[in-house]
Parts: sequence; structure tokens; C-alpha cells
Amino acid sequence: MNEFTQSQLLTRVTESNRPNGSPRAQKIVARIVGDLFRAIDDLDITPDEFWVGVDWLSRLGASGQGGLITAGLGFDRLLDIRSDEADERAGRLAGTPRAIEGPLYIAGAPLSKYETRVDEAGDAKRGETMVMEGRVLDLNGKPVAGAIVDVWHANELGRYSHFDPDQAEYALRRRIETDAQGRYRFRSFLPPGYAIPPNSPTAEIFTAIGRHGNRPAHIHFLVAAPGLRTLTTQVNVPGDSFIDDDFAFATRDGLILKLEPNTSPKGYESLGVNEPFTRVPFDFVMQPAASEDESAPEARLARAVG
Ligand code: MBD
Ligand code: FE
Repeated sequence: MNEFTQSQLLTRVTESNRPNGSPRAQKIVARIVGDLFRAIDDLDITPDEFWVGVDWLSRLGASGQGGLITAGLGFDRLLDIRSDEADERAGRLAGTPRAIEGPLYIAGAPLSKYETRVDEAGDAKRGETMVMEGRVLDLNGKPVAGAIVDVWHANELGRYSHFDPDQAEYALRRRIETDAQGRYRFRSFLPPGYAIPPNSPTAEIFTAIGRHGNRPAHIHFLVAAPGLRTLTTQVNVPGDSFIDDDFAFATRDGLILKLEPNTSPKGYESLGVNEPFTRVPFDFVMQPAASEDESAPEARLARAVG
């Protein structure tokens, strides 16, 4: 018989999977297709609406904004919430909170020991000069020497290098190896927030649902060390009007910086600081790795966002 009801069709779609397929993939696809069948029926989604959605998905894929829409629709934070819940069940919710990576990380940034400028030495003033500094510690408060602190943030226009053709390769992206006392420090400027690219597939959806696409000012980190669980996090610059209304839902209470404006430049000459600046103290507290892959930075793809 080749005439189906909706549920017979769904069964057919699912049962046409073959034994050589992956059972996990089959289960996930069957569930998601079933949920979409139900959504189409419950919401009486018209053929026109359906095909507009398919066209949008094609354009989303072509634009490389998959990782942008997932952040904006809360999926990235959802995964963090689930990881936190799993950690809580395992009795290992400790140390610096995780926060989403976002779609704008690029591996392989220039590496320095202990200290570096994240902005460029010849730059005109691009924002409030800051030095962020602190230590990488384990859960016992012991300093971690040789940890790699990978930092990236937006430029003064809220754009990230690699995705922005107007910036140099690895601009505002650096890696710092902690010294024997577990210390790191870097000079840069306090970045502004981020806004999703206008006239993009992501912006279309956000306009359609009446949402803005702004992120509060933030700085990203990926911290890794042998034997410790790789930490992906972000910190927020206090005072941003979007701090509690983040497009990507990534703000966390333990990750809002405490700024120390008007710090004396004494001791910061090696970073080219010679006037009062904003000091930003922050320690990263890392969990022990429960397995080898927890300490290896995850494999990552460069994802174009524009
Ligand atoms: C960003 O800068 C970002 O960090 C995330 C998560 C999404 C879009 C832009
Ligand atoms: Fe970001």
C-alpha cells in the first residue's frame, strides 16, 4: 500500500533506514523529523511557509551563520546548562564557570610567555586601555605553570578578525603561556559589544520575531593545561546595557569583571603602559580532567560568520 496517513508516513520514513546505518543517527533523525511533522500539523504550517523556511535554511548554510543562529536561539547556552547539570550530578561543579565558545574562535593565535599585547603596539587609542591579569589555579588553589590562555575579542567596531576582511590575521587573538607562578597578563582595550550582521539570514529571523541581535561587551577565553579540564569561558565588561539581555544568553554571575580604573602604570612598562589605565584582575580556576580528552582542546572548525 502506497497511500499513507501522516503517522504511517513517519513510520515509513523511519523504517526505510537500513541496518548498516548508525543507530544513533537513525534515532536522532527519526525524532527530529517526527517533531517537525507534528509542528507542521499542529501549527498548520502552509506550503508557502514551509518553502520559505527551507529557502532560509539554504541561505543560512551558505552564509556560514549556523553557529550564530544556534547561539541566538539559546542552543549554545542549553548545552552549557546541560553540562553544568551533569557536573552537578557528578559532584564536580567547581572552579570558573563555563560560558559558550560562540562561532568566532580561530585556533593557532600567536603565542607568548607570561605577557603580551593583544592589540597592536602602533595602534592609536581604540578604547579604554586595560591590562587583564591573574593566575591559572587548580581547585586546590595551586598555581598552574605552562597553562595556555587563549584570548579573543572584538575590535572597536564589534567585529572579529578572520570573519572581518578589514582586520589583519589573528588581530585581537593571542595565546599566553602562564609563568612558573601560574601568572598571565595582557594589554588591550575594553572592547564594545557585538551586533549580528544586518541583512543576513540570522537578522531576518530576529527581525521576524521582534528580537535584537546585540551582545554585551565580552572577552573570550579557552584555557588548557595538561591534566586539567579545558575551560571555555567568557567574561563581561560591567555596565553594558545589554549585560542582562544578551542575544546569546551567555552572561553568568561569576563572570562579570571588576574593573580597577586609574591604576598606576608602574610595573607595566613592558606592556608599553605609561599612563593610568584600567586594571582587570581575574583568576581562572580549573577542574582536574576526568579523562584525557577533557584536557585536549576539542577539535574545532573555522566557521565563517561575516
Ligand atoms: C559573538 O561575539 C559571540 O561571542 C557569540 C557567542 C555569538 C555571536 C557573536
Ligand atoms: Fe564574542
